[in-house]
Amino acid sequence: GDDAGTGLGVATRTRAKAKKPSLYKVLMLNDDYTPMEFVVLVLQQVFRMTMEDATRVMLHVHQRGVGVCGVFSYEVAESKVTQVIDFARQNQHPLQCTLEKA
Ligand code: TYC
Repeated sequence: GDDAGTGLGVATRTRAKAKKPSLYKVLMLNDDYTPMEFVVLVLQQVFRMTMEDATRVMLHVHQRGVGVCGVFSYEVAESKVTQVIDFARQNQHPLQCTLEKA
């Protein structure tokens, strides 16, 4: 709260700090080589999307160059990016993914 009662204009804290975590968007990037079906599979497996939602996001990225896969805490967003890039590399696809503060 503020200075209620003191008249001194001094801000005080009445509870221990419990910061809300900042949110990060995970962005999928288009490329010319990764098969569409592979991108759909990644979106289903890493982001728990239905085939319908995964197909919609994949087509958006294919047509626009970039698309949002989801919004997460920094820790979770970083983990999703790593999972996508590792899975793509294991399958010899150049698929790239990144995070951006929401
Ligand atoms: N552009 C790719 C193709 O034509 C498909 C694709 C879509 C690749 C989305 C990456 O994030 C991506 N095969």
